[in-house]
Amino acid sequence: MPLAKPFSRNPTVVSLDAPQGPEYWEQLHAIGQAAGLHSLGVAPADAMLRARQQIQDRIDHDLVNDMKFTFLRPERSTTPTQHLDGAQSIIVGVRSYAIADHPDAVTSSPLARVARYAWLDHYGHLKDSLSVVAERLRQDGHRAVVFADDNAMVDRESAWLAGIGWFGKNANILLPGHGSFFVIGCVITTAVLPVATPADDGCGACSRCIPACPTGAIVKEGVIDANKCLAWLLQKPGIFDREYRVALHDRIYGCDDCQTVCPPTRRTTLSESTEQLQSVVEVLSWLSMDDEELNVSCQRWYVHKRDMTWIRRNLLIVLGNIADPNNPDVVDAIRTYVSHSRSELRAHAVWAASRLGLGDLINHEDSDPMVRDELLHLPTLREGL
Ligand code: B12
Ligand code: SF4
Ligand code: SF4
Repeated sequence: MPLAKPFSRNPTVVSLDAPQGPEYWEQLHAIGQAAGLHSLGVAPADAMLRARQQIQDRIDHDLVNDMKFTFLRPERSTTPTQHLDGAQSIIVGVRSYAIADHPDAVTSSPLARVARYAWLDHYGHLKDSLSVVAERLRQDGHRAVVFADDNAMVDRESAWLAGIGWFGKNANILLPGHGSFFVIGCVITTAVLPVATPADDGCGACSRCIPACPTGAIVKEGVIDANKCLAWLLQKPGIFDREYRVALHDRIYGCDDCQTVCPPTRRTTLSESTEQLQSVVEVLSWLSMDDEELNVSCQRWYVHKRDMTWIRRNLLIVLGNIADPNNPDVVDAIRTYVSHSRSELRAHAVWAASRLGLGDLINHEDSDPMVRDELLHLPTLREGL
């Protein structure tokens, strides 16, 4: 119900009869849920100083490994009022991605795994749902801007402040009774809404995610070292750190291990989706695509400057980790890439060839420094071959 007098801390930014307060929040909450949001809460639009300090600490302790995202301009990504003058509240909304996989089609190509959050366009759906809430706010005389996985806002901190869930030791936010399979976005608005209380810790004595990480990237409770986290190493341009290539195993985008071992997340009931899911990719067919086709095939993914070299690099590592060297198509793919024009790809093809016992395909005369470095550090034959 509209209040006679808005209790905004900055009355000049809201029209006088714009609704505010707990009853209005109930309406917005219902609108958000009807639009597909799994959970919603309100955080104050104040500067998020703890997150800013944490970002700085990660930078100071060399845990960032060239990531830009929210680390590029920490002050901006922790100051909601920089995005909306007179901002009063952050409505945080989350969309669950706890959906069941469809059975894999039978194929002779090795398959690379995609992390669950990227099986379909959850961020697109999240943005659509948040936009419905923002539209209602605007119709009612408020101003509102939507952010969904945007480098301009730290999403987990705002979700925690909005009472959505607790910070797990794996650094994810966990929703009571649901775990961490969800993506987070928000609407920053001039509406004054009842702010939530952050949730209590729900991990208790559990610490399963820490030893479950294949590279030991959870270096402290809630702290990820991006020098080791496979989710970042897959996205980072350049040579893939040799130390973590075997641990990468068959992952091509993202990593779910610290979540799939997490008891509250494991207990979540998976829902069915009618949409086409991209839970795996065919390594050989992707390696044979031209740039344009490959770009379309992974259009939802973050790829540095949309340079398909980094996708092919990752596919070559997967090939070395899981492919059958007796498959003639695997041999052909390696043969193609050991003589590729991009030296980064030759370097990773050399690694894969050596791991598969296909050393005959390697050109030991390659003079490129990146390839020479690989030749000096060839891996041993993969176990079991
Ligand atoms: C950079 C980034 C990454 C980086 C670095 C991750 C990281 N932990 O920093 C990489 C590429 C590795 C990554 C990986 C993933 N990401 Co990411 N990522 C981001 C991004 C763009 C920024 C994160 C950020 O600002 N980090 C800054 C640091 C300082 O924040 P933090 O690590 O969360 O630290 C907090 C805690 O330490 C907490 N804290 C303080 N004291 C204490 C004490 C204790 C005991 C605890 C437990 C916590 C705690 O406070 C800190 C500040 O808030 C956000 C989107 C966004 N715009 O916010 C998505 C985001 C965090 N990622 C997300 C997802 C889904 C993932 C992956 C699961 C994807 C995948 N399957 O591969 C993995 C999970 C890896 C992991 N265990 O964290 C979701 C998280 C959803 C959720 N339920 O929490 C987000 C919010 C995207 C979104 N909008 O939905 N990600
Ligand atoms: S996403 Fe994978 S590599 Fe990164 S912290 Fe979690 S388990 Fe470790
Ligand atoms: S595995 Fe255990 S410690 Fe890790 S986030 Fe889940 S509940 Fe918390």
